[in-house]
Amino acid sequence: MKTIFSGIQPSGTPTIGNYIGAMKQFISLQNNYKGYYCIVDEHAITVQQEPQKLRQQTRSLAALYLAVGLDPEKATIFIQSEVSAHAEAAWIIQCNTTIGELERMTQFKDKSQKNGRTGVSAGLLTYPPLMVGDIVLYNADLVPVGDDQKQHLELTRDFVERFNKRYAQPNQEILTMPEVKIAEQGSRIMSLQTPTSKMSKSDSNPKGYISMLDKPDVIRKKIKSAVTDSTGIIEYDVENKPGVSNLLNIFSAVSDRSIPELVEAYAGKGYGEFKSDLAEAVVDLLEPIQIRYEELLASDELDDILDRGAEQARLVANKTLQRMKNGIGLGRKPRRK
Ligand code: ATP
Ligand code: LTN
Repeated sequence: MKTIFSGIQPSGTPTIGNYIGAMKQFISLQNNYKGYYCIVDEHAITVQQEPQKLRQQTRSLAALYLAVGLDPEKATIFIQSEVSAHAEAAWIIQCNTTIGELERMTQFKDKSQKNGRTGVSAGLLTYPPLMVGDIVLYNADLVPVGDDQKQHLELTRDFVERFNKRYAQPNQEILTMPEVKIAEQGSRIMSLQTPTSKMSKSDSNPKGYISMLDKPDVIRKKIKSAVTDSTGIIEYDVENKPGVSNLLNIFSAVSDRSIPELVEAYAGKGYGEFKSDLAEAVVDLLEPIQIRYEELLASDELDDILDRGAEQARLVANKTLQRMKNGIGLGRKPRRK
């Protein structure tokens, strides 16, 4: 069985963008792959977080992983900071990555432009090596992510090639080469208020996103006030009608109806009816997830699953880390793990 790794930051409550671009793929792949699904709290601290809130969001995200249908009997679900190999591997990876490569990352450029280079943490620049570590430690073959993470995956692939070339014996690879897996549809869900920018859980305007824990009335209101255009025609045209196209993408992903099917069904109908049907489809998706989420948060089950997950993850991650150390020449002598 091939292996999957993916992670989400507990930097807020996940949005339906995170669900459609990432989580939905986790579920559809879990029967055919060995999966590692991580709550990447060490990534979240690249921007300052309030300690109590970070803890609460970490637990909440773990409960959501389960509530959407990840099965702990099939997949390993764990918290990044509970497996110390991640931070150790990140150091080794940073020392084999150039500043030039990191400064080229769009996510870094965007975030550092917004806040000014001197005002952001060094971790924001060295964040991709931590992500590379996540992926290589579990020998992942496949990494399901949204479109915005493609560049980080390219960096990961470059790193794996370089590391094996520098430190592995001929025909004996230390690290596995991963492939990126982008959702066929909905790999980039846009903000409801600014449909030319990505829907983001750290958006300062909550009207821009639908959080997975938004109550039905909030969802209805947010969709009603989503920015569209004045033509009143429901068609898919990202360039000229980014708002409506984004809503079509969301509708299609939450209802499993294709975009042409939806366009046909709403021909001649107004935005009002379209939006209210979309809102009901989102509510129908999220309501059962929210009920299961509340049950999980109130039970002991969640902590048991996360304890077991961390234990299983440590076994695999420590082995890979030791192979990396052996290759590089760290420590007095190579060790077997
Ligand atoms: P933030 O919005 O706080 O910067 P984020 O949501 O972009 O964070 P993560 O929480 O780490 O970052 O993202 C987890 C996964 O969700 C990644 O695979 C990412 O590509 C995907 N994702 C995030 N936003 C979207 C979106 N708007 N559309 C589709 N996929 C998304
Ligand atoms: N960088 C990603 C989150 C992330 C991730 C990973 C995704 C951290 N480590 C490993 C896939 C695999 C983000 O910001 N969306």
